[in-house]
Amino acid sequence: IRDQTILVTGGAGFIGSHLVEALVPNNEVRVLDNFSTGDRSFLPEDVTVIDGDITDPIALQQAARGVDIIFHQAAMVSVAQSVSAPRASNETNLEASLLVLEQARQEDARVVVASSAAIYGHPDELPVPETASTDPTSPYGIQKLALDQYVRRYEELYDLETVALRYFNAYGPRQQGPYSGVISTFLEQARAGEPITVEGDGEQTRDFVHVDDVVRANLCAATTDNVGEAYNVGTGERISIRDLAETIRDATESQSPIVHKDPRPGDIRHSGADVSKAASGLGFEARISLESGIRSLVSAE
Ligand code: UD2
Repeated sequence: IRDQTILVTGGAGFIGSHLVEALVPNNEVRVLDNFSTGDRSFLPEDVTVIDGDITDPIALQQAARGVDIIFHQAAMVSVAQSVSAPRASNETNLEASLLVLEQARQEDARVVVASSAAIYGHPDELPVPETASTDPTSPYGIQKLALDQYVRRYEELYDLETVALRYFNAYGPRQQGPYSGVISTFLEQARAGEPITVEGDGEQTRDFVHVDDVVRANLCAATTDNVGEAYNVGTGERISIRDLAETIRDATESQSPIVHKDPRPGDIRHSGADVSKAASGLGFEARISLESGIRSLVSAE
């Protein structure tokens, strides 16, 4: 996309900042971020930064004035935090998201939101199609499910161009901090020569999608005619956590032992995307294999 005025909420975060980087050369880009987990150093020069919270209607209104597209990436991303503080996470993940949708309505802007595989809970089909039953196991998943439904209904109720993207396990550069995913944790452990900590038997599986592919899915969502829909964003491939640990140990040529800890309470056993709807409806297919994604992470440092 080009020559658009674009707001990226959470634009200084892991996924948001990669999206901003892709948009900046050809568009006018604004970022609304409270820098709770985002980082200024992730942002390129040519962006307008609004240091504010999406729960603040004034900041949001200012950031969204005159935009053509909103990519709504801001969230409290920690599932564990949503369990310990369900109301605080609800305020950010759901109530503030409604403010974003209302701003989009005000501006008649297209809105692309970050939904999540968390909405499926323990999937009863694999790979999981978008039509699978939803039964989230955490407040985070409940909030994302409500958001996902709002987003689709906003198209119908208010004739707004909306798309929900259900991210599977995103990974890549800048995923850091206490709530980051297993790949960054394993990489850190392997590099430090510390034990790589597999939770449970390691036979659980995930669909890891590189952040550059997640960005491409967002760009496809910005132009698709098939709005008012939700799409899985994954690769369609699954790997077990045990195999992941070995892959990362090999890629880093680390001597770290692989150790097993207690399983995470309520852990999802298997998760993997049916990617056919994203292919037909968005024209999106992930291109980066897990092997090459890990290789580029390893060679980056
Ligand atoms: C992912 C999303 C989460 C939510 C959820 C929906 C990330 C970072 N989180 O959670 O936001 O959408 O999917 O189901 O993408 N593990 C270890 N050792 C470690 C860390 C993790 O074995 O040191 C295991 C963990 O028990 C789990 C798997 O690795 O089985 C993936 O964990 P995660 O926290 O990266 O992501 P997940 O799938 O729990």
